[in-house]
Amino acid sequence: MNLFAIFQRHFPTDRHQPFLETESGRVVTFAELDDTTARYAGLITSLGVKPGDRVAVQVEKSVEALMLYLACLRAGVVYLPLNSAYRESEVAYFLGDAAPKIFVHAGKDESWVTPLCQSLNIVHRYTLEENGNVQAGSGDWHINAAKTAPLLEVVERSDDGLAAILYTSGTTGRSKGAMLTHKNLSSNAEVLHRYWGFKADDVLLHTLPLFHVHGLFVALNTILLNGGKMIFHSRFDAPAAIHAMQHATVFMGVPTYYTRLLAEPTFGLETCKNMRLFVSGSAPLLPETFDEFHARTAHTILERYGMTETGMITSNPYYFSDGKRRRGTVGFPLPGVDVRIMLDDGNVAKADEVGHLQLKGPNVLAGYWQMPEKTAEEFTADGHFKTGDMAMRDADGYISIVGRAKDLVICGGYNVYPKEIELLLDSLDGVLESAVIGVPHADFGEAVVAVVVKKDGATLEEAAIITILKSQLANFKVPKRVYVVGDLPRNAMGKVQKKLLRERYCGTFVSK
Ligand code: MLC
Ligand code: AMP
Repeated sequence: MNLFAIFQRHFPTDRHQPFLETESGRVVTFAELDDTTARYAGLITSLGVKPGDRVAVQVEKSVEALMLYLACLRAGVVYLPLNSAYRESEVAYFLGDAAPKIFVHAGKDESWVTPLCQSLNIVHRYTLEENGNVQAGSGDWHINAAKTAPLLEVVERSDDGLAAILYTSGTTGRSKGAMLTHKNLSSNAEVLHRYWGFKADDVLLHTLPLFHVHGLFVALNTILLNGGKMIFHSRFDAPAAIHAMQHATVFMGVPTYYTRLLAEPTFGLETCKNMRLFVSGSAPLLPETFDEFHARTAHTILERYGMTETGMITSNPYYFSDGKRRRGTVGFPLPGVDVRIMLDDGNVAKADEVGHLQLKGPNVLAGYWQMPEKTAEEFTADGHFKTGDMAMRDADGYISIVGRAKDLVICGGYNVYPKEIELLLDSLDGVLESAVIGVPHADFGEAVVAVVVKKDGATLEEAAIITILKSQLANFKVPKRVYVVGDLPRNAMGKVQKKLLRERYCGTFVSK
């Protein structure tokens, strides 16, 4: 069933009830949600875009961006969100790979998007806001939609119909498009909605970006299944979030949000007294943060674990009758999700043994877009998806993520695959080779650091390298430090020993 039709069943009978309120006080009702998504869906279908076709979107978070996501569901087309930090060369790869029928982008990027779309033959290019106008909705997308006949119905989609493609970077440096079906999204949202005990009068404080799983599918889809309501902030800002929390009951964030909240002296018992649930995920929550949060607010953060390809996999319990929320763990497999931890020898790990976390379930992706070999590689012969995370299960059944088999850095909840940065560094004049690592960072959890070896006779400057990388990579991927060294440590097989590099540079941002 189309996920939008499932959401619609939960809309209040009185459509004039508020669905969301923004930080500037704009209120959007369910009637407006219905009308705007019908108009946007009308424009999509009037352009001849059909179920299975992709609509790529790279815009800042706004009410209109949210409506565009919902309109894609409603029209039965495939929504393809792109992080607004991605630069031209990154966007060129995604658009070239996914061949969308429509690209909706930010007005300020028109100068490079126009020739890019021409070269890729993407004829339907629209802006969400005009260049120089911060008002989302001022662009030609919204203006044209307002003039188009609305699509009043919801296009039928089968459970295995594609709803979205989300690109995840890869250990080879080439991003893969995870194909997610209506069933993947609805099954995960339904399970979280039940497991986290949503109540009719819940108000979600939404401060996450709208182009990744956490903000889009975990936060948004669960509150839509609940029939609203949301306080909708365009970005995370700790003082603004604390202020809004007094009118909210549920908050979801990456660990950086929690450390930033705790850094605010006003944050505490009083500011959280209306709150029912705090959820953390996308990166490990430090036990110190978990403890300090409890001491300051009397709330126990609920940590969960998931990934783009699978949605949510495990969660600490909401109801204390199901167990306590245990610090340093990601809880139990969600109902309907079959999780196993496998040793290298092919046996299932016993309690407290570390192995590879694999899973099966209705939440697991349909495959990677146009990459059948890669899809086959990521599944075991008996159909379990390999997460690339190292985990262990204790005797009580709580799962902990203890490391990653994949070479991945997670900073502020964003994933950075070192290979992508290394390939770019190695292509620079004067660079012989490079290694990119993650080191501890008080704000972002981990931060990206590059270690570069120069060619004989070449001169390399840290600042110049960072400037070049900033022009080609999303800002969160750019190394916060670049060290130029004589050589890289290698093992007997000639492989770079990143562990040694991580130890050497672990004090870059925090005292050892
Ligand atoms: C910003 N910067 C970052 C960064 N975000 N650097 C490393 N990691 C990050 N995450 C850098 C910018 O490049 C810039 O540097 C400087 O910090 C300030 O940028 P900013 O844009 O003003 O930062 P801010 O708005 O404070 O953003 C930080 C943040 C944001 C933590 C609020 O990154 C964020 O909202 N993260 C959430 C990511 C998320 O949604 N993850 C879920 C993925 S889904 P300079 O040098 O340019 O000045 C997933 C699955 C699952 O993982 O399980 O949920
Ligand atoms: P993404 O590819 O952006 O969806 O990121 C998914 C990855 O984030 C997972 O494979 C984990 O490595 C990591 N992750 C998500 N949630 C947690 C968590 N609670 N604890 C530790 N790692 C997490």
